[in-house]
Amino acid sequence: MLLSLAGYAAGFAQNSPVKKTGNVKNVTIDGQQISLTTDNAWAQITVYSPDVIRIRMDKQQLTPDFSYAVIEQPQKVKASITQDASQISIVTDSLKAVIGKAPFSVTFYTPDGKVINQDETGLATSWVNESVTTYKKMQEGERFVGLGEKTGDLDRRGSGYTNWNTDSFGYSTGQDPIYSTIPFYIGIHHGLNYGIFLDNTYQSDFNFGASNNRFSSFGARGGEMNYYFIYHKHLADIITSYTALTGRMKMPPLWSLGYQQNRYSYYPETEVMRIAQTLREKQIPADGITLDIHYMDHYKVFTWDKARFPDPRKMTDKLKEMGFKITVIVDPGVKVEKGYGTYERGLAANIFAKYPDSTNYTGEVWPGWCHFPDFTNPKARAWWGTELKKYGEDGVSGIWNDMNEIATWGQKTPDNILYDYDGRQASNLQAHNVYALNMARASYEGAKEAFGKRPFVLTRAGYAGFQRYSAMWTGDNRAEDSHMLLGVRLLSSLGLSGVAFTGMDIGGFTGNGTPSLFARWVQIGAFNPYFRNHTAVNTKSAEPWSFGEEVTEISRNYVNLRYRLLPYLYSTFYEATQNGHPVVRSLAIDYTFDQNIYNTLFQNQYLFGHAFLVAPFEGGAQYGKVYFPAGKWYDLYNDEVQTGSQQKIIDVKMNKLPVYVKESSIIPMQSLIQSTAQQPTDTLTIHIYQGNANNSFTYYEDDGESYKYEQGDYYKRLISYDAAKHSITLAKPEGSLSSKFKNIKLVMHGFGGTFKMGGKALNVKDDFSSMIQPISRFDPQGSDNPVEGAKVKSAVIKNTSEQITISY
Ligand code: NBV
Repeated sequence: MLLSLAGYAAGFAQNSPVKKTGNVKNVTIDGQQISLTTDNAWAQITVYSPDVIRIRMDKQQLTPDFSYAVIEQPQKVKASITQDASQISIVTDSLKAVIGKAPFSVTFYTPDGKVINQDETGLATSWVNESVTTYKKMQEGERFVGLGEKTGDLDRRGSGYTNWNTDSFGYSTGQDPIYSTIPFYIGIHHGLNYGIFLDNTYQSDFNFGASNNRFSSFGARGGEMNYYFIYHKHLADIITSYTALTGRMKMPPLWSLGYQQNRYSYYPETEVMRIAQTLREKQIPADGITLDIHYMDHYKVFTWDKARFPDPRKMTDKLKEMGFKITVIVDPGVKVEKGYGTYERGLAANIFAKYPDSTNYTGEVWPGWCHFPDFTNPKARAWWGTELKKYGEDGVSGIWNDMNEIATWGQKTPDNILYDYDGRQASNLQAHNVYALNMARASYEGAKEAFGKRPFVLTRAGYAGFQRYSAMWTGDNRAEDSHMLLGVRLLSSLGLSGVAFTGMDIGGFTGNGTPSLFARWVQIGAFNPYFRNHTAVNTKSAEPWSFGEEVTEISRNYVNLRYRLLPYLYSTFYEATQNGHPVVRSLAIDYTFDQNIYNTLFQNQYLFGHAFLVAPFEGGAQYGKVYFPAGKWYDLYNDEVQTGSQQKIIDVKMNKLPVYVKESSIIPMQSLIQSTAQQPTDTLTIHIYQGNANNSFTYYEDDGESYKYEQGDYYKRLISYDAAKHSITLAKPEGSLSSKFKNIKLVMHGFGGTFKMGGKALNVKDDFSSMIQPISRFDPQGSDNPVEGAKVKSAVIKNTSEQITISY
């Protein structure tokens, strides 16, 4: 009986449709790289840096390396690689990796021998036809975060996901996949965390314990197993390493951080001007108006409907005078129409994606039947850049890339469309997920050239690395509470996955929201990196003034706060350019091992930059439960202090988004302006919140529009708060620019006693300050109540370029 079972098993193994890697046969060690063969596979293991190990495997010989995502080469590192009969071991300063030989398997350890991540014994890496999957042992209590724009919970344990860029109009809160692909996640267990980036552009699948209790896994329907394992003690450093591999954003144009007004669609020109005028009249600060598809002549990309927009340049000039920049939508589909310039030039340049018989692929979208530029072809990217010149001449400042999954009527791009893939040739199966990344790249590079200034580029779809070129918004959400909260989680997850510049349609795209939903959404939008109000073609008006006087006032109040916070926000973006850390910081970044933050009750909370803890609740919520992570937290509105590591039920009102400031925070602010085209007063207000933790903040300014900062034309200053030494220091500024602020007003929250500057007493006065006061005149019990605020100390000092030290 036993014998026949063994015989059966052997037969099963032989005929199995699952092809395992098998045992290691030959090993070559060459510096930081190991090449090996196994019974069924070829593998290459590279020490990329002390914290990053790359594993490549295929069931055929590995082909030359190529990636659209990874822009970093392996660093020269000190690594010891040794082997014996049973294993190969790699030791770097940060980790140890052991490659078992019989059978092939990979285990990663901390330097002191704790298992960080290991192949699941008996499964490891295997193939089913062209699909390849690596199975990892599910660690006890393991959690998973990240994976980019994915619906569902913050902790992805128990769920499975697919990456296949998909047009998802009005998606449900659990739908998968939606628009974009970032095959990068972070695993967390036993006080350890690691990142895995599967750089494979085919449809990929991730399983974090869905329908099984044994493993987590990642794999793709074709191509190599090609993953980067990243280990750091702190989760934030994993994001830094991931964005070193896949790149970081450049400084955005300052105006793109202002409020953007949008709908599908504002036209004709008089309507656009009415919107601009109304924003100014109602004193709702704004910087951008976005033109959706109706600005085009019959939806043909790179054209204007001349009846609706007779003189685009004149319009953009007028708008610029009013402090507005125009962003236009562009779709990839180029209408097949004789005599249409873009089409004719595209044909002549031969840049469209093709069928194997060399005819151009044709799919139907807004303009009708279209060809699609093959953005994986460098020639097509350059061609797109020349087409964009027209928009430069028309005074356009931003390019909004829509429908770039590719979306076509029928939503089934054929497998046999062929792409250039930068000279390598790929079918749609391999190229589909990187189409949008390359469109964003072409738009960014083209617009940079054509506009002569930093362009703003927005994309709907993408693949790992698109953050180098473009911001992302989360597509066609719904005007519903659950979508507003899902949106917050999508931005958090994108942030964990290396994307700092993100936004969602504020107010909701499909459907008509209630006034309270809209009010809440604008409040949250003020704490989103990209702040754009948008709604679909057939919905009711959804500008901030469309929901009655109270909502108008609430909206203005929070948009005002956003504008006053621009110095803080711009500096936070600067940080993103340096270390890849997001602006929407999931609590998993700084409180990784605090189990409470994964509780679904609290999973929508996030930090906006380092200072603000935002607790989003439904529009109509009367009360809610907030979790305060470790530390001390100040209520934004009245400075009431909450001690951390506890949950609390709070009252929630329509006019007030619950926001708390972390102890020891340093928050630079400016006076209110109506658009970034205006100058604030020459006083920079720096709020400092007393706390027991040390903290520092890199304050950053530049001209907000050019690339001169890359040559050192910036003003940068480290502000540090030393809690133990009772001092606040503004280091000497760096960079060749001088600050636009002549004075600094220090606003000290929670401090008592006296202050000294450079040894001499500082003239400090008792002040009453709040960053924002909730609108109360509509509150039935509150109309006569004094507005909230806080007792603070303040002092105005000269903004000299010497080191400034304040002690207390
Ligand atoms: O261009 C129209 C819309 C746009 O407003 C929206 O933001 C995109 O996500 N677009 C999709 C095309 C189809 C909408 C049904």
